[in-house]
Amino acid sequence: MVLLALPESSRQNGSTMTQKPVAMPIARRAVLAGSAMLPFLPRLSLADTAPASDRFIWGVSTSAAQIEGAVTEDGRSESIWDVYARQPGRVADGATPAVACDHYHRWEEDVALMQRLGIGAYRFSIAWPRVLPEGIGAQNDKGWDFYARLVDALLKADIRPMPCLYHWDLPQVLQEKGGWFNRDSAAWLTEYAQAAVRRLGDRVNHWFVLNEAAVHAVFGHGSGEHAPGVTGGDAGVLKALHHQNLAQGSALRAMRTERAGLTLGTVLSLQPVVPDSDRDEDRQAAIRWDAVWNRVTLDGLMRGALPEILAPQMADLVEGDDLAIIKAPVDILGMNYYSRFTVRAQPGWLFGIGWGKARTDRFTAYGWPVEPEGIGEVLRELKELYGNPPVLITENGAAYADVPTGDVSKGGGRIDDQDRIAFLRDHVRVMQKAIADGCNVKGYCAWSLLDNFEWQMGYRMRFGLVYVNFAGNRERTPKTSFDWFREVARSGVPA
Ligand code: GCO
Repeated sequence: MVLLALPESSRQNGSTMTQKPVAMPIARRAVLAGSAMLPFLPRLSLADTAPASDRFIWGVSTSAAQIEGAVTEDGRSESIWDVYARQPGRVADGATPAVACDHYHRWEEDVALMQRLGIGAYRFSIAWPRVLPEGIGAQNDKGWDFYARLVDALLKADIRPMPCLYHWDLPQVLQEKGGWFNRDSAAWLTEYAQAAVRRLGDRVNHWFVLNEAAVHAVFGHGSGEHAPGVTGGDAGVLKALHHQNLAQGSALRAMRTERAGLTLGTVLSLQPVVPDSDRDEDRQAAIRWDAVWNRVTLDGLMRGALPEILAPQMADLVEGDDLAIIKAPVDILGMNYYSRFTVRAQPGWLFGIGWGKARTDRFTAYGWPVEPEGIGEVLRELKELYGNPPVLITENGAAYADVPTGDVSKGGGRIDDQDRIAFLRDHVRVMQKAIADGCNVKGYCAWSLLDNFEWQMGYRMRFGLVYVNFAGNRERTPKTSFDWFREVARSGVPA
């Protein structure tokens, strides 16, 4: 199948596609009702193991491949992103994650920054190739020691460590065995998850298993715009999705068995999907895309169900008690939110969809529409349709063209990022309104602590509260948004 190249802004449905807004979007609820075709379920009983005294938690997020660097040090093996980024034309400017923010060497400085920020939690990820260089089997003590030191420093600084096991950096050795197209991936991830709990479970209570399985499936295994760069079309997306779901369910169970009392979750990217017009084909496109992007992961995890419209395409993938394994009670649902999707029918790209025009005049430097109301829509949907599970916003943030004044090469200079502050403020306010309406949100993590390796965009897109001088020696300069967020973390008020 030939996949049409989408504009750089394709990931979150940018402004560059043509089609004028024609009609009112149909209600999100109507799209959903058509998509999952599932009856409304009674409240699910999801354990919230956090003590009642636990206050709303403010934090920041990062991921290993995007910040660590040191890709050949201390026994780490290659990840699919190391290999992918080396292939010509894959990543903007030929950038690679080889050094990134050099966090592997500067982690103490980064913990100090977080302490200064006054946050209560840090969601990072563990690099699978660093701790299990062969993917399975032999463990790398030096790799685990790095995370043990980091965790200890965080605890000392009174910052809750919340590692995520898999943020898209599969060991290349496992990719060579088929990666997420191989059903054995469930056993691989489970082995890794058990090892992680054995190594760090005495100190780390909060864990996330996967990051955004749908994004990894669509861009890594469908369109090939992310590592591992597989252009598997619709079938590739669904296969990678189903196997990640399966692996996640299996890992969650194994972690619970390994150690009682952990607070376990996983991270989903949830985005309301609105049709570009009220034409029937656009509505159908919205339903399809919602099923792929939101429902396969969410309905799988929470209900052990597949969206009905995808069931025929997934029939060959689903074996035996797969759906029972995939339905795994979580103590906390990690939710990333960046924008809505506006889609229209467009034969040629995945699932016959194309991007419509978002109904806003605000866009980030990435071209993603700024749609703060969407975060409230997703939270209300989780409340009304999924039993109001405890949710942690694990990512929310924006790339802007930060222009420093002064000398950032010495960690000085100034980046007055008022646009990022406005973005964060608007989203936090909508989230707080949803909480006031009864949505069960436990905390909010900004993406990201640092400017970092933004996947196929390399170092062009800066999402950090802290500026990183990639042109020099990776010196860090907190931006104005850093001070703003510190005040939010202190007062709880997004002024
Ligand atoms: C994602 C990832 C992050 C990104 C961030 C900005 O959501 O894609 O979790 O790694 O960097 O979202 O694109």
